[in-house]
Amino acid sequence: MLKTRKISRVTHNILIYDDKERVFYMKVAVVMGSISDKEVADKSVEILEKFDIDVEMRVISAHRTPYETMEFAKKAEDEGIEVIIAIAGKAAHLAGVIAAITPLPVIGLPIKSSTMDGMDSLLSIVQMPKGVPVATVAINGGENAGLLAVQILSVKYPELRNKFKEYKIEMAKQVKEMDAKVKK
Ligand code: C2R
Repeated sequence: MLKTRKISRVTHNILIYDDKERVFYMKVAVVMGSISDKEVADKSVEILEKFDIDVEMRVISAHRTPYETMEFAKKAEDEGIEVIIAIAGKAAHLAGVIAAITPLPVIGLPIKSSTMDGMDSLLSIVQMPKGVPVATVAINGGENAGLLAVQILSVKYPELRNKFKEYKIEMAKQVKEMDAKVKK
């Protein structure tokens, strides 16, 4: 059973202790196939940081660095990562390969990087065979990938559930403001 406790020394991360008083951070890995995906990856990171979640960012590729990808996926759980966001364009195999290896939930984020407008990566990521799900978000949907990771983690961390509720209230407030501006 994990207990959560905030300590003043650390302001940004909520520290999680298990029964043996070992410390865990809420941690999400944001991995991308190429540095050319970073702009979209940064949108996920921005959301995660807004929720005070620790982020590990990597460039790994199932195609170009397959052994590093396998190593990452094998070790992710033991390294305290709880959710993985895997970002890739074109024939995007990164999320699927990682999901094949790790028991952790994998969110696939397709990139609009080729002549096919991202449809190629969307289908490569979403059409997983049964037994190996990848929770796929929209093409270039960096924010939603981050938010989905927050929602997955909030099953375990009640603080995140509350923050997520606040986030939705704030979003609704902004829409109401827009409505007030255009309403005739
Ligand atoms: P470059 O811009 O480096 O040529 O990469 C990357 O995610 C990127 O969107 C072009 C695109 O290739 C993708 N890539 C994959 C994988 N590794 C790189 N789809 C993979 O392992 O699936």
